[in-house]
Parts: sequence; structure tokens; C-alpha cells
Amino acid sequence: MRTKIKDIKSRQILDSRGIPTIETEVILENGISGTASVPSGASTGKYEAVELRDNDMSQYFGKSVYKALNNIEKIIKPALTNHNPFNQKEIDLIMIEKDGTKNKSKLGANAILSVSLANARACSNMLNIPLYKYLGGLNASILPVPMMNIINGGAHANNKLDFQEFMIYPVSSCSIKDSIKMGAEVFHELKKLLHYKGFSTNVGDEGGFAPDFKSNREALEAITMAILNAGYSADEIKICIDAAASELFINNKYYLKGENIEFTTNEMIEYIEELVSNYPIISVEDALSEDDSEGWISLTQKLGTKCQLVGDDLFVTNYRKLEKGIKNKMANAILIKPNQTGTLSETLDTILLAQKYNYKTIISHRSGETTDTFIADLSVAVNSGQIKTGSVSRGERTAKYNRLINIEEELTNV
Ligand code: 2PG
Ligand code: MG
Repeated sequence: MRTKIKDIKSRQILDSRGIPTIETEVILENGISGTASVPSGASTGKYEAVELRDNDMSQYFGKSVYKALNNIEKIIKPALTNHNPFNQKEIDLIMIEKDGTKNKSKLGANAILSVSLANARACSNMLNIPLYKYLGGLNASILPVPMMNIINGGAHANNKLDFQEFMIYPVSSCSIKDSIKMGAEVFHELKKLLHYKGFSTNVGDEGGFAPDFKSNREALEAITMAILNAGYSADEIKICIDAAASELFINNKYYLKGENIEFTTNEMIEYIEELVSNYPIISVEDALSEDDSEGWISLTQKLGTKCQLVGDDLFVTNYRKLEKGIKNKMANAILIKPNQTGTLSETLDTILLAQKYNYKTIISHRSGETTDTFIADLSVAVNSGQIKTGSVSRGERTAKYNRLINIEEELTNV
């Protein structure tokens, strides 16, 4: 298919936390276009591609993105105009070369990713096929099991919970429709339970509750109870956690401030092992810090056959970092966040590498999101099998679940 990029238009919009982000529209020569917007993290990994912000304290407390918009207008647009959008790799490579840095700090990973994703969407619109089919072809067929974050802590809430995410994972479900139903039922049972116990039922950044629990165990107990109250067993709905441990790691020690505990790496591993054996936990993300490589090797030796160990800050969706992790046997799964690496092509390359070496892949949102549902399509396109896109509340989270319901309907009706 031949066509050309005619124009690129970008604007500053707000994300789900009220912080500026970028929306970009790529317009083809026949007038067909594609639009995409980019999310933003709070517990950002140190090695992620750089989100360019203006740092002009007179606007949005320094968070505006006009420099990134200007880079799209003045550098990216002239470089991509008249190029064939169906050559996604070339489009992404041109932007990578124009940026010229290792971490996309010149043009901004937010600027580059918004164009990269909008370009793919313009192509799927031009072919008049759904995005997941454009990205994954005939092989795109598996609906993911969702990890639903129903208790928020860490950097996503202002409570005392040290771990960032407590998620439910409906393993017995055979469809996304059913998974969402199971998740929503547990969510509402949890709300009742929290209300009954006098806790707040307000939600955190990812739509999960953010009660002032005193310990990680208290959160796990409440979820276990809510699962039972909703009529499910621990075999039907499992629990996943994201410790986001890079946030807890200071001077080679892990500080669980809410619980007033200080752990060495070995003690942290023992603590995780204990949680895994006492609760139906089947997946632990960022159990250790991005800088604790030795710890990750030992954690994987000890728990790698019992539990999914997910590297988020550890790998930052980066091909080289994953390659190193595979070589050193660190973790057995990778969280995939397109904005950690900054282009669609690089995201797909990292996914392929993971799949080649039997590392599980979980396509993920960020804590600051928009209503863009690109990741829902991506999860089906690459048959990731798993998606992490928050709780079953807040429109920017449910947008992804609702998109998956639509995709499932399309795939099962053919
Ligand atoms: C994470 C993400 C998404 P953030 O740590 O996995 O849940 O959080 O976007 O704040 O990095
Ligand atoms: Mg994480």
C-alpha cells in the first residue's frame, strides 16, 4: 500500500491526573488520519526514555509540553512528510536518528511516541481494519487476562501502603467479558468491606481503592476476603502485586516506611517468598530495585519456578536491558510500556525478544493515562496473554477494558 504522510498536528491535552500530555494526529495525503495520545508514569524507572517537559515554573508547575510540540512541528514533521506511513520501522528510525540521543531526551520520548502511534493508527484507518489486526495480522487472536489493580498504594495514593499495586487476576475466566465481570464483582465487594470497616472508598490514580491500611498484609487479607465474598475461590481469582521496589530502595536497603521496616535484599526476598506462600499470589512485579541486579538473580533462582516475576523498572521495555536480563536469568516476565522506550517499532522488537526466550509479556498502561485505547489493541495484536490497565473504575482505565470487549466480540463473531 502506498500513500504519504501529508501533515502532522499535535496539541497539549490533559492526562488523568490533570497534567499536560501530547495528542498527535498524523494525516495522510488522501485526508485519512490517525490520532494517538501518550501516558505518563509516577513511579518512573531511572532508565526510561525521557519525557520532555518545559520546566517553566510559570505554567503547569513546569509540566507543560510545548517544547515537545515544537519539536514535532519543527523537526519531526518536516522529516516525515512525504514518507510512506506503512513503513513504520523507517518512520520510527527517522525520529530516532533526528533525536540522536540514547534516551530520546532531545526531541522527547513523549513527542516521538505520539507520532509513532498515531502513524500506525492512520495506517489502520486507511486500510479500514481494526488496529489490532493491522498490528498483528491474522495471528492476532488471544484476548489477554487482565491484572486489575483494586488497591492502590506507593506513589499512586497518599496512604501508608508501601507496595504500589494489589491486583486481582481472574485465571478461571474464558473470556474478557467474564474476566471483567469477575473483577468488577470483587471490586464492589471490596468497596462494601472497606465501607463496613470504616475505611475510605475513594480511589487512587489507577482506579483502585486507597484505604489507609497499615500493612501490605492487610491489603492482601481484604482482597482475599472480597474474592470469597464475591463467590469466587482462590483457584478462580489469583492475586498479583507490584511492589515498585525501586521506590523503596535507598543505600542498598529496602524501606517499608508505612510498616517501619528496613530490609536487606535477602530479607526482602524472604518477605516476598513468605507473601507468595501465604496468599494466592501468582505474579510479583518489581519485587526488587532496578539497580539490584544480584538480588534479581537470586530472587529468580528462589521463586522463578513458582511465580511470575515481572521486570518493569528493571527492563524499562528496553531491548538491551531485556537481553542482559535473559542472559543473567533475571525475572521471567516483562512489563511492556511503549512510552518507556518511545517508539512502536522498539516496543514490538522488545516483545518479540521476550517471546523468543519464553519471557511472559504484560502490556501495561501508566498511572497517568488518557482515554486512548492503543494498548488494548496492542495486547491482542501480539498475543501477549496479559494486560495491566488498572481497576474497573475511572474512564481512562475502563476505556481499555471496554475496547477489549469490542475486540472480543469482533473476533468471536467471525
Ligand atoms: C507501574 C506503573 C503502572 P507508573 O509501575 O507498573 O501501573 O506505574 O505508570 O506510575 O510507573
Ligand atoms: Mg510497575
